[in-house]
Parts: sequence; C-alpha cells; structure tokens
Amino acid sequence: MLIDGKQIASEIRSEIRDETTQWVSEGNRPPYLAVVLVGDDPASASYVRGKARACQECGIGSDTIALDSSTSEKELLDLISKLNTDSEVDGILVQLPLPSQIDDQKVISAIDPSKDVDGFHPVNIGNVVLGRPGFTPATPAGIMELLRRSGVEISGKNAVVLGRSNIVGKPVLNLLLQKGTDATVTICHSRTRNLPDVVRNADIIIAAIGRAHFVTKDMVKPGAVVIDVGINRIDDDSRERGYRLVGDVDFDNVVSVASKITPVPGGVGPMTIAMLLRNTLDAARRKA
Ligand code: BQF
Repeated sequence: MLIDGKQIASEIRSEIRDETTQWVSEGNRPPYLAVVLVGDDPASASYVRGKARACQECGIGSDTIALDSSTSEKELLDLISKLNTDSEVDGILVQLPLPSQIDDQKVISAIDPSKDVDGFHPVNIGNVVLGRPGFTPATPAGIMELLRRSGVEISGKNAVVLGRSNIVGKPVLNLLLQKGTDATVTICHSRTRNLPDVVRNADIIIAAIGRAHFVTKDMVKPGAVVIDVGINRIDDDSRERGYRLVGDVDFDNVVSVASKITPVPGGVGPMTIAMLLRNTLDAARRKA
C-alpha cells in the first residue's frame, strides 16, 4: 500500500491554514518566516520557491532574501543578527547547503533558537534528544507524522535508519527512540558490515543515504514499512528537464514486498514543507 505523502501533507496544510486563520482572528498578526537563500544552486532555489508558495497557501507571511554566492560569512551573520532582533520575524530559515566560504554550523548556531524553525540549532537538537519541547527538524518530523497518520504501530518494532546525517538520520533516530514511541533503532552507514542482513531485520526502514535505488527487494523483510527520504536526480532523456527524481529505494521491486511504502516524489518531501509551516506557526504562538 502506498503512503500518499502528497495527500497527507495537503491535509496538514489545510489544518495549519485553519489554525492560522484562527490565530489572526484573535487579533494577532500573521506568522512570518524569513527565508535566506545564498547563491544560485537551482535545486535550492526550487526548494525555496516551494516553501514560499506553501507559506502563502497557509496565510503565513514570508520573504526570501536572496544573497549573492560571494556573500561573506560576516555579512550573513550580520543579517541573521538583524532577523533575530526583528520582532516581526517569527521564523528564520537559512537554505542549505551554503557556499564553501561560509561555515554552516556557525551560521545555524547564530540563529535565535526560538526562531530556528528548521530545528538545526544545537539547542533544538539537544531538546529533541532529551524529548523536551523545541523545534523538531522538518524531515524527521514529517517522517514521524507520516507513520502516525498511516496507522503504523512503532512500539517495540525494529527500525533501521540508513544514513547518519545531522538533518535526517540522527534526529529521526532520536524521535523513533522517544518514550511513547519506543522503537528499537539501528543506524547503518557506509562502514556498516553486512548491511543487507541488518536491513532485512527491520520492521520499519528509513532510507536516507542519498544513493539512487540503494535499498533492493532482497533487503526488505516481507511486510516491512518503507520510508524513502532520498531525492536523487538520474538522467532521463524522455523528460523535458533531462532528468527524473528517484528515491533511495528500488520502488518498482520493493513495492511488492513492503506492507506500506512512500513514493518519490510525493512521499516525505511534501511533509518536510508541511512541518516547516507547523514550526513557523508554533514559533509565532510561543512568542506571544
Ligand atoms: C516531492 C532537500 C536535499 C538537500 C537539501 C516536495 C521537496 C522535495 C520533494 C522539498 C529538500 C528535500 C528540501 C518533494 C526541501 C525536500 O514532491 O517529493 C518537496 O522542497 N524539500 C530542502 O529544502 O533542502 C534540501 C534535499
């Protein structure tokens, strides 16, 4: 069975839009997200456009501040500090990756944690680890929400996460481990021995390694739930753009053994955007 992330994300956006309307009807100004885009990476620009469009759909204000690829770290840090003190700004999002002259971690650490709607600030990462309130990174939050809304039982199950990134692997590990969620979690990466054997033991597979079609049918236990976080471009001359997007899972073959599986596109991606909007609305409410 397909887990339709596009549909579920659309339902969540409609809930957020209703809550935002309610918030504004109580006399508050609309939530506001400042998006910072540095450089001219086409994928980043496209993600940022998608985020701005989603904000608009939900009644959340947003502007994209587009900076030249030659922007210095100091210039970016100055902008962040201005946005931190601007009382009209509820959320700050710096689109990653940043150009090589800028230290991502330094910039993320400069964002006021109460405005860090991406949930990448060390304080917010720490709160996720401790199971305390804070901002949860959008993709891991989206994965958990997909599992919840698809009725996937997690408690006591073996979850295997492929990939140990700070943005997906490590935070989703902590969310799956949370009290009340109670998965038994294993993280695999490029140095994992007998990786296919480890993955075959999984009731829930979270694939976030960034390699097209990495998870093959023989690695998937019949009935497992498969969440595909990968977004890989592969050449496709039959497409106008010359490429198509595929996940980290060999969907066409795995679909017949999985009990539930997310497609790419239209799986986790739209949920990432929905969770960003959720965090932005929460940032506005928490401030008040
Ligand atoms: C879909 C991202 C890698 C590196 C930096 C919808 C998105 C993607 C796919 C999207 C991503 C990936 C984002 C779909 C934001 C997810 O329909 O399948 C939405 O916009 N994403 C990002 O901002 O930075 C990234 C992946």
